[in-house]
Amino acid sequence: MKRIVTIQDISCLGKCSITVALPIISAMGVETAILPTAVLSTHTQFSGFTVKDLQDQIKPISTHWKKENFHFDAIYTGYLASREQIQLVSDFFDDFNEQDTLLFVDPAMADNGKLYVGFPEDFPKSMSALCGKADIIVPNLTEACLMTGTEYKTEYDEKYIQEILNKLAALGTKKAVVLTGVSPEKDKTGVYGLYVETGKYFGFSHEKLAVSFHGTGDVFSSTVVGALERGRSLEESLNIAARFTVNSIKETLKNDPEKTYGVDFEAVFPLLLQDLNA
Ligand code: PXL
Repeated sequence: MKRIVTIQDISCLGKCSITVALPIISAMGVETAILPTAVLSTHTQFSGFTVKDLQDQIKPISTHWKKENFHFDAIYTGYLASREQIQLVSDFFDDFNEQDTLLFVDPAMADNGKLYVGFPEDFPKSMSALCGKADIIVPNLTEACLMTGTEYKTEYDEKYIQEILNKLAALGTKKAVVLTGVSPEKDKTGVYGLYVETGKYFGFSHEKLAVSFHGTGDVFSSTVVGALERGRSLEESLNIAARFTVNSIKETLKNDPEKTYGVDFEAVFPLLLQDLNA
């Protein structure tokens, strides 16, 4: 069985980060180790949340793991809360990156044109350095614009998408840069990417739902990592992840949802597993 480690926070309630990655990647048949960077009572879109920083645990945990010679088939990072955490993760990459280890970075830090609560203006600069060390990155349009110094637009054409993909590739990412939540077609959303080694662009659009829920980026990224580790190609994995995310949102809409609670992905695992094994 493949083993990955995901490095991000534990938000105790409000499905995102580790409470999304662990169940999804495990259900896909991939062992999922966790390296929690912090414990929050909820994610940061609720008001009044508590935070206990765990970054002083990252080094001791990785030193122990190194001593035990643990191997990871992938290292998947999501929400990281400070420049110090990014540096620690970068060191973790140096320690555990073997020839067959996939370094997958979701630079979860912004959406809808702005940084999440609590991040300093220069945070995207540090995140772009981590993206430069990764094999695959999956920013949304806001994150990509912040990391590449590009104007954030809500209406654009395919040329704008390709320009951003080129600028993302220039960060140094090794295999592929992928933009999520974009489409040159109105009323659609989609995923567009660039294979860095060959210069080949790819992309697909899919149904855009008129609502946005917290944590769907984490559902998407976790599913991509799971599918890649189950041997699917990048484009197949992105398609599987997009379908699972859409199915999760549709399921949530049946239940009079609160947007901040996250999506009911648990109820549509059968569809994901059918898709994965098709
Ligand atoms: O889903 C991204 C995310 C993860 N973790 C925490 C967050 C957010 C987004 O706001 O606040 C703590």
